[in-house]
Amino acid sequence: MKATARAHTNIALIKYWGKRDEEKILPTNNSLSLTLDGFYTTTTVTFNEDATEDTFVLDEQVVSGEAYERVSRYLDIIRRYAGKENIFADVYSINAVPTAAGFASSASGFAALAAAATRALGLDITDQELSMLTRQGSGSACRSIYGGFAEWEKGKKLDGSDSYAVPIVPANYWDVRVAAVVLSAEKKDISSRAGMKRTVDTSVFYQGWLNHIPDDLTEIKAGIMDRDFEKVGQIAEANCLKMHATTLGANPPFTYWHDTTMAVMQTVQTMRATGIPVFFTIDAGPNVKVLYLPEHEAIVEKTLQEAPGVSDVILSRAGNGISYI
Ligand code: 2P0
Repeated sequence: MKATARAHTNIALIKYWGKRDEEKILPTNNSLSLTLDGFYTTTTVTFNEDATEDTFVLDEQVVSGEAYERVSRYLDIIRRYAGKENIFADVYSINAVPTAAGFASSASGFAALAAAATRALGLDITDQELSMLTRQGSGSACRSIYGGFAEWEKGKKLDGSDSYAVPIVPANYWDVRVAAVVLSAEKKDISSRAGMKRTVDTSVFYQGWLNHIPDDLTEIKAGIMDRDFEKVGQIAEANCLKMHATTLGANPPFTYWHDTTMAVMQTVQTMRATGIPVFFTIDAGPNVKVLYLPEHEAIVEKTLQEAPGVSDVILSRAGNGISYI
């Protein structure tokens, strides 16, 4: 009753920003992402008939408190699904996601946990079922079941059984790369969970955000199929700006941007004005991710490293979906 799985994190090009059901983690809008090979979590789950509680070790540290509770509550969901409610597990995880890079380690973390736990319990499930289960740990994690580009379908049903990610094209379809620009290692003030809730509940711009998602998705998927970098980059950058605009219309208003965030956004736009096709996207934190093509890697890395306030630039290619070790 033991299994090890690896999952890579993903970066959303069309953002998940808002829930219609907070407990089941059902989103208000579809989102679309690129899985990244540079950032991943490897997790071993061992179910033990004699254990009286779950244990969680992350990067060789025993985890307690809220982070432990979240993992244990998530294992309850898997146990219920498997019909094996009285068996506890030892969870052992190694994160190859530099926290400072501002990637949600919850995406690779919950994807690896879901895959290892279901495999350890001997469940024979499809990727779709795995994605649906993963979603209940952390929304963005459901996209990490697949490599390359994936879309999370919000679904319509109240029970969430039609809310899961589907693959668009695999990692080897198109060599698009992402530079993670590290600006700040500080813990963010408002978690993405709290930020999206405040936005849904209060932002006067929220309906505008929702109205534009279907068009953004149609366009970006056509761009991906055509390997049209300008089109994909422009839509991703604009979608990111729309998401961040919703936070300014919330009550109380907030932003994830720092002055250095804006300096990097400007650096990207200046590079573009000189003929280098690069585009930015930003999640629920100050750090910036920059999309580029392999032939521009050297100049993109150098220019970003020299931008004001940048402490590190970490490069990544498109990555694969879940693997079992
Ligand atoms: C995304 N983010 O699509 C968006 C863009 C942040 C900005 O998914 O509450 O950690 O666990 O479902 O997945 C971050 O939120 O939130 C996120 P929960 P999650 O990647």
